[in-house]
Amino acid sequence: MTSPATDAYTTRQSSASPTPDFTVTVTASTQTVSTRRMTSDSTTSGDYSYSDSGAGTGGSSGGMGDGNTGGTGGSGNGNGGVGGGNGNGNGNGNGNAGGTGSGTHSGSGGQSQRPNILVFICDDLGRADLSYTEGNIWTPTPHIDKLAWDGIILNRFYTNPICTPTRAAFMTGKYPFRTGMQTASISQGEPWGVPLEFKFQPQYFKDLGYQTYHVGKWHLGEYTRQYFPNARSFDYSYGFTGGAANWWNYTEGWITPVPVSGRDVRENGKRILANDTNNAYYPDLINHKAEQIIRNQDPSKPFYMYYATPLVRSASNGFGDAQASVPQFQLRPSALSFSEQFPERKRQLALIQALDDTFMRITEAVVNKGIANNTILVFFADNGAPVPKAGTFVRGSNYGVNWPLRQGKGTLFEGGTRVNAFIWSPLLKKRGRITNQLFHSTDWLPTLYEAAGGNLHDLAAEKLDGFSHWKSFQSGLNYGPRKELVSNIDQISNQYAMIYEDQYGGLYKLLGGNVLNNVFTGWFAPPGTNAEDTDEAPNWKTWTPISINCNFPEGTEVSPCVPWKADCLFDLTNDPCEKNNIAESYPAMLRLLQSKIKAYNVTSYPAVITGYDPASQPELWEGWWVPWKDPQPFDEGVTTNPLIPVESF
Ligand SMILES: [Ca+2]
Repeated sequence: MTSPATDAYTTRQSSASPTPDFTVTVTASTQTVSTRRMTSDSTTSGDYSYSDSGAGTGGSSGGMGDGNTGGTGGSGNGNGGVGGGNGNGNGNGNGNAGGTGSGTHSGSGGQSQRPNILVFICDDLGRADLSYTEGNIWTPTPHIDKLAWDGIILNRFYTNPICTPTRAAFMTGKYPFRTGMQTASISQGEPWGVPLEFKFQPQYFKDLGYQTYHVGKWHLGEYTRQYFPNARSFDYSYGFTGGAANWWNYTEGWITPVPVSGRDVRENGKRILANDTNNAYYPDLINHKAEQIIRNQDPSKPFYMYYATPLVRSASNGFGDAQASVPQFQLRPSALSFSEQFPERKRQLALIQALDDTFMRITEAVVNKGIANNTILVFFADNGAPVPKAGTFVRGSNYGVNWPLRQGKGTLFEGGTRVNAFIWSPLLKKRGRITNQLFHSTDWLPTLYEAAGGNLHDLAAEKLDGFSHWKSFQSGLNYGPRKELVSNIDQISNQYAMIYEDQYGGLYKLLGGNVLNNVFTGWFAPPGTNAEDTDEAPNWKTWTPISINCNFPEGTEVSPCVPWKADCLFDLTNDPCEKNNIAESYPAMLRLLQSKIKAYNVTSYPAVITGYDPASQPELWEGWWVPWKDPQPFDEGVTTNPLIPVESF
């Protein structure tokens, strides 16, 4: 590969600065905000301004107006100030023109613009693999930590244990067992997806006047174009339709029933040809695209972006290849110094560094655009990390760490379903705090809809399973509207769990059915640390305010749980690591939750999973995965190289 675009990319990769060369010049006051951390007892409201003065500071190269008087030039994004609620003027100046824009900010109480929504979803991120959680010294994630501590950390955030169901729950606001998505993730060549009768989240925001963007992974259906992101309410889409791609040639593979592999990268549903992506590192490729979108956004219109990074998917890419990262991350001290004895874990540490960089770049794009004051960012993982003893795990793959939570991806134990999440926005009145309120991935839809100024009554007809936590977030109180959640009910593989909060605030969890292949139900300690070997390894973590304290010896079962033989019950409040099965000693609670699960099960939508269709084989489609059941499976392709500086377009 010697095309000019490849050379340009290589040069940029090797430069000292990771900042793309088309990034706008940042004013000094903007830089200030990017390193600012709020104190945990902040009670001010809406005062996240870029400078202490109220004067606008429109820059000569795309700076922003800000403060109470609005900017003159640049994309002014003034804030109503303390107590000013949503007084949020919007300058319409053209940032690139330099100093000639006319800010139209009207100050406190002025015409408010709906907040931008930026959803950042990680793939297979272990709960202990961010430094804001367990303080793991091997996985420093300073950029993620910064906004986590400055926002509201959701310490009891739950998802489904695998990709497709969680993403479906997020998009529809409904439990996967109510949309037929409860059983599996979609493999390439399988003709199924989230049934078209279910409305996706971006449509709600389009109804409120938003422009909607999808970048990165999809994994919600691909066999006809009706299941592609554009058909499901995204104005623009760039990424891959499946679950896990090779990060240099954009192929995805599947092993069963026959090993097949094909290319999968699309813009607005059209193939992006090989000479256009030049084998750039996939996480970088989509970073560039997201940065372009944010940079080019018309500041007078709110946007909703679903940014689904392929990071840090720790298992193989589905075709047996373990995910690896590029040298700039492999050579970070945290990865470099890790023992060669554990190459899979060492690779994973590099991926986590790449994740933190990705997050930094996306958030900097928002800050550089001058819209951070009016943006809501949510961060969460789609499921826990897979652990090597899980039975279906491919040896040689990377792995993440959920320790000391039990088990991991693919199981309904806490390691598979209790994952990292936070919300950050200057629009949050009480932030810089942690909440233990139960929060499920279905809750984002109504929560963000209300945050955007939508009327919750408009959602009533949709019969969502999600609850809006927006009022709770704004109240500063540590409890929310949700008192129970269903982790999943999967009738085909026989797997179910739910969590219930009793009248005293205690959390109880029922768990039953199979655990993958029923070969391992325990805890997986991070290798190379003293969580596994107390004699030689260094301390693997420092404590943070949300580190998990098991209350029992880590990694040791107190009272056995064999869920395929009998339902288990855990007191999650006092036993977050699920070490002590109390099913026998709390029969009334056990019966209550069993009756609840039965009642939920009656409302299930039959699973829509369908097996592999050989007609999808990439060999039949010039080496591509295509929407093979669509009237027009093949398209002419598109040229959309995001590695060329945006000024060239
Ligand atoms: Ca996942």
